[in-house]
Amino acid sequence: MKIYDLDLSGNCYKVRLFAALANLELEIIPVDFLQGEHQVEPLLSLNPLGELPIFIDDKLVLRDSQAILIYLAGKYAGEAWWPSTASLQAEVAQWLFTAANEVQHGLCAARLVDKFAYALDKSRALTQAYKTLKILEVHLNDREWLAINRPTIADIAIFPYVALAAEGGIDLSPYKNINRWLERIKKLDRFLYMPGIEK
Ligand SMILES: N[C@@H](CCC(=O)N[C@@H](CS)C(=O)NCC(=O)O)C(=O)O
Repeated sequence: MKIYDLDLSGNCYKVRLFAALANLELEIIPVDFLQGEHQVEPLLSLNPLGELPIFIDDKLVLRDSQAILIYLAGKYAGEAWWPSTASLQAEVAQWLFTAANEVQHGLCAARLVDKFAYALDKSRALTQAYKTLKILEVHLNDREWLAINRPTIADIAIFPYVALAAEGGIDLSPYKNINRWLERIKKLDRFLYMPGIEK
């Protein structure tokens, strides 16, 4: 199994983090993002969206970090991270979609503006980011994990861009429940750091 990877990408990190936690062997292929290697052949044929991560396992090619988490957990990590019962699976899945939508367009977008000078609407990103943080803070008031009372790929999908919030100019100190949840994730066996996520 391998991913075409960017070390500073939270979406790529999600996949590296889960592979580490689940003790899966993953070949990391660094991509020259600044030179646009992800937007030309041969990578463009693997992901016509011109984005990373791109994941390959034998003949399977996947292009979305949430989809990759589902595949890795479902195929290689058993019930623990991605349950098969419909109601439990849906509870986890709703957070995967939150990662792809609200987190991507809020917390992630704010960081893209501040850290990588992307021409995105920062104030719109911040509005979305604070809305998402409030929802998370309330949700974690009486829970240790985002879904079904145990760590799942829901936590792994949401974690990176929340943990990297400061790089988008967002102060997490008022969010007590979120901070406790971040620490809980960092204490999982085989947890993997990335630049910008501090001990
Ligand atoms: N939905 C995708 C989003 C992937 C994505 O946005 N990747 C960024 C890096 S974090 C990218 O490659 N952007 C292309 C670019 O900015 O040129 C996922 O979750 O994997």
